[in-house]
Amino acid sequence: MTHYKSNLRDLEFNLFEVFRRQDVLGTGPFEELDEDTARTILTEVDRLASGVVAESFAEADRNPPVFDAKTHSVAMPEGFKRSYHAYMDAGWYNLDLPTHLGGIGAPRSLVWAASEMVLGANPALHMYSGGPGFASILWHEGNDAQKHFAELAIERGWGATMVLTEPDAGSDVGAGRTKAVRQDDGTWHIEGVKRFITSAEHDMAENIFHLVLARPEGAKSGTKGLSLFLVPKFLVNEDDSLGERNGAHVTNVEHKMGLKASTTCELTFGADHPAIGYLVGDRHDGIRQMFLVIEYARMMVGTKAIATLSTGYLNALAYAKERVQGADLTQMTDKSAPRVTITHHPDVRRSLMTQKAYAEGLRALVVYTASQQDAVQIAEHEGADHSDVEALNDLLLPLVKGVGSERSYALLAESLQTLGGSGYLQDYPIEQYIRDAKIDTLYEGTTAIQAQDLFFRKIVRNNGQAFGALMGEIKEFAGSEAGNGRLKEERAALTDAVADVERIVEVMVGHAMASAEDPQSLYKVGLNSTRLLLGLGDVVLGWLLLRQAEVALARVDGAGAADTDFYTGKIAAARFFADQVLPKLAAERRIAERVTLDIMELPESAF
Ligand code: ST9
Ligand code: FAD
Repeated sequence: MTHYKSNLRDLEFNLFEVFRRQDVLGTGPFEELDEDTARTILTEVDRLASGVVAESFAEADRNPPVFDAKTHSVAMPEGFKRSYHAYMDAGWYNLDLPTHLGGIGAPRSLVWAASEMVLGANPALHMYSGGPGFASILWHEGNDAQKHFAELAIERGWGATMVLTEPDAGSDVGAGRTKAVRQDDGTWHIEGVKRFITSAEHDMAENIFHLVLARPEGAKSGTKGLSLFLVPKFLVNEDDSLGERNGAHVTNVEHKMGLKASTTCELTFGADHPAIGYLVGDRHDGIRQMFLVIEYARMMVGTKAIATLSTGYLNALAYAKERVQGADLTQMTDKSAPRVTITHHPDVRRSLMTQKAYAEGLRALVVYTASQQDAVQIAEHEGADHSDVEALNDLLLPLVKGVGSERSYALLAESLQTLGGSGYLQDYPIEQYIRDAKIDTLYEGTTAIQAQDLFFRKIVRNNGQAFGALMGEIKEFAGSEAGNGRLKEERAALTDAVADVERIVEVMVGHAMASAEDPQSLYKVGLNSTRLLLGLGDVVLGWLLLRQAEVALARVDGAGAADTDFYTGKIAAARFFADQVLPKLAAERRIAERVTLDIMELPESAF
């Protein structure tokens, strides 16, 4: 048995009972894939993830990759390599590749459901396996030669990286100084140092290609002056054989708090000999092109965090069912009362249910968001307009990434707490989960960046259309009679929470508009933006949990024993969330309404 505890039942519940993915499977772009096949794929990925993929999770943490500065190379732990090759050999990285690139072209809902299990079992492995996905974006954006390169990369399992960050350009990507110098033969020489680059060196693939943001000489400042370059580790000869070693070398690998199996590299371009780059698609459009990767990676990071919370919760639950400690609270004065398992203690139940509600609510958020991506795939296939569904997906992405990572990290502390002192030991996986999951609030845009993205780009710039449509849908649900009137109070709590979050947005829009006259008013928006991110997240989770409860209520009567427990748990989680989490939005609203500039006016020295 490995550390990883998947929740295939809940994934299938979301896919087939709540979001009815069988209605799109077997049709349109997914004609070749029916529900049975989808279920078989999930079972197979679960088997791999819980088995060989998870096997090296702890080992690679204790014996991380070894960097050799002389040769600029990295030796990966043997166990990790075994897991990686077993996963790649099984071919499931193919799931979301388009069919014309040899992939399955599955709906994104199925892709992310399968990915959850790999990310929960061994997140670093999922990242190393991203090469074919990167290649498909290169194929989409590239010129003919780059399309051919992308096909080779998929065929030969090359690794890939996304290269934005520099020592002085983290959140502020536009501050990047890495430069690109055009050569007479049409290629470019890249010069500069990038840092924190995931998977930039390892010994699991014959080649690695970097997608690098660099500034052509003379180009304007900021993100819009950046272009995207393909910079392979090894150049490729005319006959497709590997050629010369390119001048892009890993010059350091960081020592980190967690996720140690994932190499985080300093990548130096053009120090000793030129780093040859090829302008992607022969056009200077770097930040837009890179955001095609970033959007995917943000979804990945959120799903990784949520997957980790889920296995954290299930490990905590298993422990709590076995651990005997103390007497039942009602017998606390009877010193000879029988000792009970800790699941009998109210505080443990409160904690377990908080973990369950968030883990399952966040999973629903991933599958719901991915279902919007299915709709985009379908519309693209039909040549139909998909701006509305695209905007909804855009609105949900900072929630998946920002809310998913923040809530998961915080609640993994609850999972550890459930094990008492044992949770602190490396005998159990939770301390590693916490260390490995912290990165999720940081990379692919910190939480502050997600919060600003949500408000300025996804709400204000979209004129509130996607936000308004989503709130409208939630209000309609909350006001309906579905659930046989058995979720009345919970629906009322949801109605109140929607009003609270709408008011927070209204307050923020007011401050944003006032900034035209009084620029400092914008600080008030910044002071509330993470509040909005997390608050909107809770509203959407509350809604999705209640939707799940509605389905469960309709199915629980007459269900078999296992399903009865499953559905009963669903209803309980939704009720718990509505009773115990949603009312907190009223306090957040009051805080948002009363925001002042006090802390902005405070001298730095007073902090
Ligand atoms: C990192 C890696 O942290 C972590 C681990 C990765 C591991 C590998 C993962 C494997 C994934 C596999 C991927 C394969 C793919 C598979 C495919 C499968 C088929 N949405 O607001 P402005 C664009 S990497 C879309 O003025 P500023 C847009 O073009 C490091 N586009 O920004 C816009 O122009 P326009 C991650 C967006 O003030 C332009 O940017 N680092 C969005 O100049 C300018 O926008 C970060 O994430 C968006 N949401 O710059 C940086 N936003 O407006 C975080 C912007 O005309 N910092 N664009 O449309 C930020 O995001 C900043 O807000 C900023 C600000 C840099 C964008
Ligand atoms: P800073 O931008 O300096 O932020 C510091 C703090 O200030 C944060 O709390 C941030 O939220 C806050 N802050 C900054 N600006 C603002 C603002 N405008 N408003 C409000 N708050 C703000 N990058 C890549 O290009 N490719 C990779 O593969 C990659 N992998 C990574 C792997 C790891 C393990 C790590 C640690 C990083 C990785 N990164 C990668 C870089 C990562 O994306 C950046 O670390 C991240 O974008 C934050 O940048 P920074 O670390 O410079 O922090």
